[in-house]
Amino acid sequence: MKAMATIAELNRRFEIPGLARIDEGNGGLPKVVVTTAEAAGEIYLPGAHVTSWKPSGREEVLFVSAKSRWEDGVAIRGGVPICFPWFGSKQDDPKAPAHGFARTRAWDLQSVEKDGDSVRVTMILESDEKTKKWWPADFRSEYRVIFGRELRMELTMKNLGAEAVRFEEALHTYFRIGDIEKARVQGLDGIKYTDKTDARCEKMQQGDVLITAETDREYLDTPHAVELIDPVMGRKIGIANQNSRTTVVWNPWVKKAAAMSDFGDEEWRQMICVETTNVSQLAVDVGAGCKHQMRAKISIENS
Ligand code: TA6
Repeated sequence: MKAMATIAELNRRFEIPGLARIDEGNGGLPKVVVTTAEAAGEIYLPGAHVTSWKPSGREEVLFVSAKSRWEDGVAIRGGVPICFPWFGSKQDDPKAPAHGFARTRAWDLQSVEKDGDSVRVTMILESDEKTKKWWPADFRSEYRVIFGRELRMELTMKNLGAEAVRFEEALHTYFRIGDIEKARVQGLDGIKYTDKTDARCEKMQQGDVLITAETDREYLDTPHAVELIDPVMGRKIGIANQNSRTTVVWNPWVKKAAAMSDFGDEEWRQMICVETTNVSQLAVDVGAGCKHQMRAKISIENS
């Protein structure tokens, strides 16, 4: 009953009739549902997790596994998980949750605002005794998502402490595609990458990124935009960024897909992660009292 009261209370504060409301989503988790002339979209309050962006007249752009778990404190498999303040496993603590704590914490809904023909949702996560169990920093993270003709995501971290801090971050975006074996990522030609499927060996990208096996690459010093070409769905997805110096490309392929309980054995064929990140040797340093903002902008056109 409390959950429904919470949703009712949230709607009293944030609903924009006809444009945005809070609903009970999968697993009873609260989500903001946006429907504008330009696009429809969804963001769950747990993890501030975008799970849908569907520009008007187009098919869904994001992938969410049919086998995702929908439980408080468990990462949703798909959409745009926020990885922070570390990426992958925590170097100094193998028991720490993969990809940090941000994607499994409840974020506070701050505002839902009309922004022209778009809707902007703002959520925050502040350090507390639970975050300090894993990471001692005092911080306030603000996440703004603008659902419109483009999907714009802005992740700002303010260092409230007296010391500089270093962290990794990722908008770990899962894209829905028609057939992984026909898709390709353009814009990374000649860029160095760390191959996580080959002992983190450093290699050089030759031409477009084609996926023909498990792929898990951290591209270093990447350009401000790459394109995901999907000839099966007839679309080109632009992935532009600001203040993101690394790009991660991931597809689990057959074996890893079968090993993930929250991922369908065949789903590897319809998805690819092209992630806007600052990871590994290009993690972010933020001085005391300073802030850093990473942005991703997803756009779509016919290919
Ligand atoms: O971004 C790629 C990656 O780091 C892969 O190594 C794989 O672990 C993927 O993230 C998914 O991670 P998760 O913790 O969500 O299962």
